[in-house]
Amino acid sequence: MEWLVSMPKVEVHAHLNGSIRDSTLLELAKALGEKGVIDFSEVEHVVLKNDRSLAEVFKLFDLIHILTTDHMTVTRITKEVIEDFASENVVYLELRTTPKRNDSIGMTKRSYMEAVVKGLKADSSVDVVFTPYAEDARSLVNSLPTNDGYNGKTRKKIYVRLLLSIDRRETTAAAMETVMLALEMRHLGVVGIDLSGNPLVGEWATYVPALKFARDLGLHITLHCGEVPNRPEVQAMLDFLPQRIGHAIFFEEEDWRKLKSSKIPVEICLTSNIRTLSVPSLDVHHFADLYNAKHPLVLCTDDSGVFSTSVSNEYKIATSTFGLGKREIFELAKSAAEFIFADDGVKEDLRKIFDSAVKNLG
Ligand code: 6MZ
Repeated sequence: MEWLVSMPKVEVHAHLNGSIRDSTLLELAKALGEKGVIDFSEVEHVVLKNDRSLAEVFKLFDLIHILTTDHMTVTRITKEVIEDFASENVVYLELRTTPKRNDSIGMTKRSYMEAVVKGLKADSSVDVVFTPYAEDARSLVNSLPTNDGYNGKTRKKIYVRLLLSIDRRETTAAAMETVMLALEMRHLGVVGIDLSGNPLVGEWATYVPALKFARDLGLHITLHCGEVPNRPEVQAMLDFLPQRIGHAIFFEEEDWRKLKSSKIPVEICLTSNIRTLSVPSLDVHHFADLYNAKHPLVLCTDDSGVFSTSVSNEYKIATSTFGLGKREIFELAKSAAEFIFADDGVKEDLRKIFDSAVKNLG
């Protein structure tokens, strides 16, 4: 596991509110319990529970949102989540979150996102590089220490980019509001749009106008695709040709063919798929088939807090389940840099980071 932790890694499918430390969630729950807003003893049990079905996971998110949706907490969790990924040598993180309105505390989608950006700028134990490359003089590679900087001896540095999520519960107008906000926040590191939320809710047609608009104006698109059986939606999503998709579980033969010929990269979330019972066991996970077909793949955590995992752990699972060797795992981690939504300058930096780390493989 040690070499997997010290290897540089790229994470592109991490939901902010799914990546919160248990300790922070419990602390927030305790505080709300003391104020009488929630019953702490009930919440504690839910937070610490490990195996949840997909439906239970979305119930948990409703609870997490009660605990986290105020500006100060949003800033805090953003900072902590970035620190946690950086601590296991994630050198590029695409963090996604759903901008939220909470009228009772004067929160708008914009002020929610401003709180996220405040978390990126917060005084942190790691150096966070989040503005577009051309505007940022301190690229990671230029500030890399000459001898291996990924073994915990130096201050960690991490590129962070943001994706704004459209929740499947939202209307076309609300989805459009999120896209407008993303466009306005490009100078603050927003690079794309994600469609997520309970896959049993909502209709693809609702989100298409906002997704098309986003794409026409140069935002990158990733879609949660095939998390539950829904053939017409999977087909429509593949025809939309997003830049990446997440999960890709309930696909028919023809969908696999279409996916493979389109070369749309897939964000693979092994632990998440097993924990939500979406895939019955790792040995039948579609990772193996896609990997053998040399399809573009990125191993991701999805919700490292909710599923008690880490990027290193996802690579470890790939090693033990699919028999990948050190060199293959390293190449898999390195190739992820090709599928990020940030600009070419960042990609170039990441290639250099991986090239310089290869000597540590042993
Ligand atoms: C679909 C998911 C998800 O946006 O509040 N989310 N959507 N499938 C999943 N697989 C298990 N995991 C998380 O983070 C939490 C939100 O991300 C989406 C859900 O909409 C969830 O409410 P943010 O930061």
